[in-house]
Amino acid sequence: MAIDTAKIRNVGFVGHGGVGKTSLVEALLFSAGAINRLGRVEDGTTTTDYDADEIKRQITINIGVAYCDYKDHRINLVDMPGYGDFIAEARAGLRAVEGAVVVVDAVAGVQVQTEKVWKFATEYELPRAVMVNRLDRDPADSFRTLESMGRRLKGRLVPIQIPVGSEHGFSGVVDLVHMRDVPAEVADQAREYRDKLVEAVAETDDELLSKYLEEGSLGDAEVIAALRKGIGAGQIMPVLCCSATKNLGCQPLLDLIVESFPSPLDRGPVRGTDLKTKGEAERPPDPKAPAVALVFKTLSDPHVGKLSLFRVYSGTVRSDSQLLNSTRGTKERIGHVAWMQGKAQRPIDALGPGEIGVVAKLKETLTGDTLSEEAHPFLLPKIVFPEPSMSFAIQPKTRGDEDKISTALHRITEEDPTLHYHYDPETKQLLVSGVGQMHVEVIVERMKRRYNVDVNLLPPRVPYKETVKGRSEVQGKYKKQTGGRGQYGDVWLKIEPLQRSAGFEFVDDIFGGSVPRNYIPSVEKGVREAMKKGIIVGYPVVDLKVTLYDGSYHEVDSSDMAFQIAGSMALQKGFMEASPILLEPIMNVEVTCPADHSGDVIGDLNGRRGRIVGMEPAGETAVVRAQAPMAEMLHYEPALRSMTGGRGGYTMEFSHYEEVPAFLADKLIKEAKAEKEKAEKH
Ligand SMILES: Nc1nc2c(ncn2[C@@H]2O[C@H](COP(=O)(O)OP(=O)(O)OP(=O)(O)O)[C@@H](O)[C@H]2O)c(=O)[nH]1
Ligand SMILES: [Mg+2]
Repeated sequence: MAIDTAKIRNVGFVGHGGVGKTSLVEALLFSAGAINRLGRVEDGTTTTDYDADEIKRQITINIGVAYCDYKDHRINLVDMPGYGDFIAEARAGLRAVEGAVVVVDAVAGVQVQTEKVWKFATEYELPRAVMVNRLDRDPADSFRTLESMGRRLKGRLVPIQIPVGSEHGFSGVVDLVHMRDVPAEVADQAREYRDKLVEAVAETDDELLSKYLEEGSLGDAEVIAALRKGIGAGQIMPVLCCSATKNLGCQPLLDLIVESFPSPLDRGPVRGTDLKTKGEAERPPDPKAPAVALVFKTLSDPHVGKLSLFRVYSGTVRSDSQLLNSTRGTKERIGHVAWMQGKAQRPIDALGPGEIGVVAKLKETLTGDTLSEEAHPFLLPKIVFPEPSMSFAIQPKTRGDEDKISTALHRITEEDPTLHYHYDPETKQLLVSGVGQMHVEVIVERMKRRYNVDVNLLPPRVPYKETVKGRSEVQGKYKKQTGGRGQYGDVWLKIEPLQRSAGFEFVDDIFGGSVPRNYIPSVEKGVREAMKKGIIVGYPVVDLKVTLYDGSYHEVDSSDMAFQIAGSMALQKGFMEASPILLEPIMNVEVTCPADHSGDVIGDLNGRRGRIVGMEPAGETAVVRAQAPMAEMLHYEPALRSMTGGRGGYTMEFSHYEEVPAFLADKLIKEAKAEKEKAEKH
């Protein structure tokens, strides 16, 4: 029997890295009696951080799902990573829930990733609550944190609890909704905040507001009902406080979730595309409707293989059935479906609307795919993942491991859509691209542990290019007379620069047949090949106009091959005579950091040949925008981390190519020559 949809609450836990999301989920599971021992992140014993990568680093890397039954309701808890490199998971995981709990550290307040997940939740119009955690820490102050939140998070934040005692003396919370057992020491404060709460809920409804203005107060039942409505509509974002590791003040969150968070029924039908009519359509959270589910995470289990975590929106997903992967148009056999309790699975016959479950061994299904019924094909909106911004070359430690490496990378990209890899023919390297350095390092460790391949992570190679600044006119003549039939090709080329990123242009300017028509494509081919190989150091040549304007031929000895060689020779010579230069990629960089570190960040970017293009102080956080050469930004992450005490974050994307300054170009050319000689000796 599937669970009654009205009694399901799906809640996502998001926030900045290390604020206590996993610890809070653990405390909630424990408070509800779903687990009988409170695990600790430090001991690697929490329910949702069970993966070896997570235990080693003591951070969440993958979405973890667990559930508890509380006051006759099923609560599914989706624990998500908070570190910048893995924050895309939070965006995917929030698709599976009706409500979010944004966890904020009582000492640090709102941080870079807090703002990011807040935006994700706003984008999905998700009702949310804020949990101020680590109230036992020194110098935690939930009221000051509240102020910083009010400034930086958009929405009506309303405390529904106040703490009793603080730091080491933190002993619990006062529930402002029910106002039971209020300790004398905080009675005045409790009154004050209760009034603010009542005022806030009254403002969500005109009728309630006039009643409040007339009578000066509202009854508990009215407050609870209005709170529920206000949260569901996103008009109110209640703020709670707790210490997750001490399990103080956590249980009231369970009550809030059951009483005031929306159920999948409240959220209503899901929108998507009906693949039969090709039009936009809706599917209701009804167990009898055709099934529609979204795979929001793919995991790989060392024993069972691929695991697909999915959320049912409509209809019922049954064990031993068949569904259509409507994203790919392929059929998938659904073996056993199960609920997830961290790494443990609880097999079940069927999952109804609103439920979150897992199924093993789907053949072609990846993260973000929709499963639906073949007779009623339906497609949910895709999950958008960020493009990777850091590329590293990897190299096998053992020769001949290349195949194992590609198999491992293929499997890992199935789990992690933010990882890309490709073989770069320009640099002859296998490049792995991820969101940041930590991301790529975790991947390398995973390759070793799970797939038994050991690789070296090389510093990434910058994709330099070559071009010219000047013009030249040159002859390329290829002539060979060795017995029998000889070889003869002769061309005159004009070489000129083109605008940046204009690519390549070949102009045929032959009059009077000095080069016969049929050989002209061969000349162009020779030119293109020489450009691909590179001339100064071996980087591809770009932004070049080549005009073929004269030449000569031989009745017998001329051939395609001879003209191709002549073209290539002319280009190589002419290129070097037209003031050749190297080009380097310039990146757009956006750094977010605490305002008092912005001076250091700007100074450091200047030292990296960066140009500051904008700066926005936003209260305690500053946003610095700059353009800087990729070559200088390869190891930016650890530098930024140490400059800002781990509180800075940045994004980076390719902007355009620019000339490498002469003093650096000389150095690059020398290095490349030395490397080439070394390679030739081997
Ligand atoms: N003093 C104190 N420490 C806490 C509390 N909650 C969590 N911690 C500690 O903070 C650290 C991070 O806790 P996690 O629960 O892993 O935080 P998280 O938000 O899940 O971290 P990520 O998932 O990596 O973003 C751990 O060392 C916890 O023991 C708390 O209420 N008080
Ligand atoms: Mg965590």
